[in-house]
Parts: sequence; structure tokens; C-alpha cells
Amino acid sequence: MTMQPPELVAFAEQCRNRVENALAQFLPSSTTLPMDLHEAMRYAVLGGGKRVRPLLVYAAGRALHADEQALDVAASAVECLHAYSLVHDDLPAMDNDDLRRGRPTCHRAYGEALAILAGDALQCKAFHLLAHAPMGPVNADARLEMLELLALAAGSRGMVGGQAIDMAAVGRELDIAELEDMHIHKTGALIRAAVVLGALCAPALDEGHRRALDHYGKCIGLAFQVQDDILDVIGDTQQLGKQAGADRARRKPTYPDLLGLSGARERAGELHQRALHSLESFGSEADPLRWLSGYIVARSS
Ligand code: GRG
Repeated sequence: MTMQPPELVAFAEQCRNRVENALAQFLPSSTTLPMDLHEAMRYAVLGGGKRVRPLLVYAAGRALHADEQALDVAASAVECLHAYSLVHDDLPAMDNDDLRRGRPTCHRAYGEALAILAGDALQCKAFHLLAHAPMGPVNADARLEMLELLALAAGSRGMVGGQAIDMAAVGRELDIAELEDMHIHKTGALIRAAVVLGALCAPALDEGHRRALDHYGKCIGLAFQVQDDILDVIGDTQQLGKQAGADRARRKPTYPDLLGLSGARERAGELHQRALHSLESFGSEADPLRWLSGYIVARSS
């Protein structure tokens, strides 16, 4: 039976609670030495955020009846990696932002040096969790695959590479293929990895399901960024929890620049449809994934 919107909202709420409890336990307490570093790490991770990547881990895992304890670990790992990228992206040497998740950025609250270290340590924490934290029936081969997947998605051929392309693109005119290539790496790679990490928590993942979910992740990873660019134009700073209009102010190329606002909306809708199409072999167990795809292109923050 198809899941109804209230059930899906409850699913999201329950997953957010799960990952936030898991993160609060996995991260060293702020009374553990070095206390200021651990406090900065907790500030960066536990201070809000939509938790889209953890939700995708849970939704993909549940579509395949994965172990819940394993999903908590994978969801926490991907969120630690994401939080590190936000801390470093906000630094003066990168975007030099003051506001993140509705409050001062990590370097504004703790100073630049400690923010760099907090980001570094969060990245290590992500890999340590996948290597070490209890994951129920998940075996060593599956853990190794997760480690490899996250490393590739986060590194120079994934998110960090995308950030380098982004830096080189400031003030330049990109065509749509170059813009998509940048976002597939910068934002898309980690979102795509989140979906596959959830799938890898399932006991026996068949190749067809893996390919379908990977394709779903690829489509919504890009759709997420198209919507991010749209929100940069139409969103408001308070609701976004970060500075609206920042990309334009920095002369960063965006989808609305290249396609116009309605063209960008059309592109997001098309990616959403492609994501739904890749889930055709699944029944109602994939409804949370379908709903998340819709949420990603309709979100206002
Ligand atoms: C500097 C190592 C390094 C990487 C930077 C992904 C990235 C690469 C930087 C993130 C900064 C950014 C604004 C990217 C554009 C889209 C995006 C990923 C926004 C933030 O993600 P959300 O909206 O944030 O999921 P919340 O706060 O909800 O978790």
C-alpha cells in the first residue's frame, strides 16, 4: 500500500531523531580533551540542518530492509563528512561566510584555526565510524566497499574536485555542460553516495537494485543543486539560514543564470521525474525515496 504524506513526514522526523541521537553519542563529548576542538565539532554537526543525506541513507536502506543499527552508522558518517565540507566551505579562504544553519559559522564562533581542525577531525570521524562502529550484520567486505565509496565521493574526483572546479569558475562564463559537471562533483557525489551507502547496509544487495538506486542518487544529487541555485535567487536569508544571493554576489555561475528561473525549475522537475523512473522496479517500500525526491525540488530552505 502506498505511503501517505503524514506517514512520510513521520518517517523523516523519526530518521532525523535517530541520526541526531546517534551523532550526539558518536561524537566525543565537549568535556573530552581537547575540549575546545570537540565543542567545535559538536557545534558544526549538531546545530540543525535538514539532514537530507542521512534521510537518503535511511530511505534507501529501508527500501531494501537494511539493518537499522547499520543505517545509523552510515547516516552519521555521511553527515559528519557533509558538516566538514560546510565548515571548510565557509572559511575566509573559501566563501568567507558568517551565517550557517541560522547561526554564526564555525570559524566565526571558534576562530579560523580551530574550525579547520574541527573540519579535518570530522572527516576522519566519518571514515572511523564506517570502519569501527557496530553495524549489526554488515560484514567487513561491505564496510570496505562503503569506505571506498565515501572516499571516492568526497575526494578529488568527487566533492573536493567539484569545489576546485567551482573556485576556478568564479567570474567565468560556463556553459550548461560545464555547470552540471561542477555540480555533479561538488554537491551530487555525496548525495549519490548517501543513497548507495544506505543500500550497502542491506544484507544482500543485488546488482539491479544497486544500479537503480545509484541512478536515482545521481538524478536527485543534481536536482538538489538546481533547487539550491533557485533558492539563492528567490529564497530569503532567514529561512535559508545562510546568506541568500551569495552565489550571485560572488559572481558564481548558476542554473537561473543559464536557463532562466523557469528553465531551472523545468530542469529540476525533469531530474525529479528521472529519479522516480529509476525506482520503477520497487514497490511502496521505496515511497520514502520517491517523496524525498519531490521534497528536494520543492524545498524552500
Ligand atoms: C570545502 C571540502 C570542501 C568542500 C566544499 C559541498 C561543498 C564542497 C560545500 C558546501 C557548500 C555549499 C553551499 C554547497 C552548495 C549546496 C549545498 C551542499 C548546500 C548545503 O547543504 P544542505 O542544504 O545544508 O543540505 P544543511 O545545513 O541543511 O545540512
